[in-house]
Amino acid sequence: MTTYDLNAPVPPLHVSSHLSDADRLELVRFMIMAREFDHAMIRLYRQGRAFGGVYAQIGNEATSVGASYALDRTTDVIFPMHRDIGMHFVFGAQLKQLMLNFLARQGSQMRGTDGTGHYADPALHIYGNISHLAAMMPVAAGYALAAKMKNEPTVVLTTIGDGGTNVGEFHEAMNFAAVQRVPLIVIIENNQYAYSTPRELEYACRQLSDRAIGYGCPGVTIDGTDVELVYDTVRSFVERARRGEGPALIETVTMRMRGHAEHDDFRYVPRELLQYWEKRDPLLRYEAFLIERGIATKDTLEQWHRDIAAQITAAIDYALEQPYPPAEEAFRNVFV
Ligand SMILES: Cc1ncc(C[n+]2csc(CCOP(=O)(O)OP(=O)(O)O)c2C)c(N)n1
Ligand SMILES: [Mg+2]
Repeated sequence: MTTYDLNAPVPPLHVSSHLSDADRLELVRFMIMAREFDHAMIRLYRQGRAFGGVYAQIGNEATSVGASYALDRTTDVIFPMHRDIGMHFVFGAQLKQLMLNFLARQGSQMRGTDGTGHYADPALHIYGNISHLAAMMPVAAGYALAAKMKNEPTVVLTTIGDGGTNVGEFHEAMNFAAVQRVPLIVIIENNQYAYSTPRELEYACRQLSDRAIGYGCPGVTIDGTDVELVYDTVRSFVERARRGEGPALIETVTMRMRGHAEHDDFRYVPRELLQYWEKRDPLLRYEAFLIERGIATKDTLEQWHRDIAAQITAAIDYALEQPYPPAEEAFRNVFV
């Protein structure tokens, strides 16, 4: 078991030379949306109103927001995993539509058959999430291959968990992407756990990005709680992929600050580990950074939290007023 030094200094955040202060405010806003959305979903779960599991992304906001912010929404596409709500916001997902999906109401993009975000919204360039771990990787690689064959400028970004990287399709897709030099950015969100399995029992390599050596593509491991670092790293590999130089593997190190889903009390996670990562909270640290630099005031950020929470509540109220889809919907697209 890895030991954590609770007194270890928290490193200062990276400052990107590619972001304006207006970009920074947009970044923090998306991170606040992700955080407030999670809190709302947790409440809905406790009220017995959420459909299916609630997979909070608390701790992962810098990765999901910073990575997707480095893409061009007009040309690029994302294949996010189950813990990436921030990415959906960056790509334009709207609260009301998300709540119809998550509360399984009429108008849900999954037609009410699922409440955990297994929807695609091609108009917004959002594909996935495919539930079976790593099964989304070959699809994302295939999308990137198609874009390359059609000479489109598209770069594809997909995310996978530390656990998911141990499924065969991860290796098949990485190898294929590297051989074909397709424009695919793969982010491994290493949040220390795959359900209740700690990373020590998941893999024996030093870090997951080392696997890139075996595929013949670049691989890096970075602090996934540092939004501008994530942004800059992804940005440089997006540029490389757009030049036709192929895929990249980026491991973002974070911590899953909740259970696997809200039914899981995560008693198996040592409290010191959570305390270590609490000091590295991606949102609180970025907010402090913006205040310190005079880019935002504490009052403004607090107001944004309240405004966004109110917008989410309004979206929930709207969704709860909608009926469930008709029962026949359950039989559509069923083969037998
Ligand atoms: C092939 C497969 N096996 C098991 C599951 C059930 N399952 C869903 S998420 C999960 C844990 C995933 O851990 P990780 O990849 O690290 O992602 P995290 O949830 O930590 O973000 C498991 C076991 C699944 N969806 N697909
Ligand atoms: Mg994990």
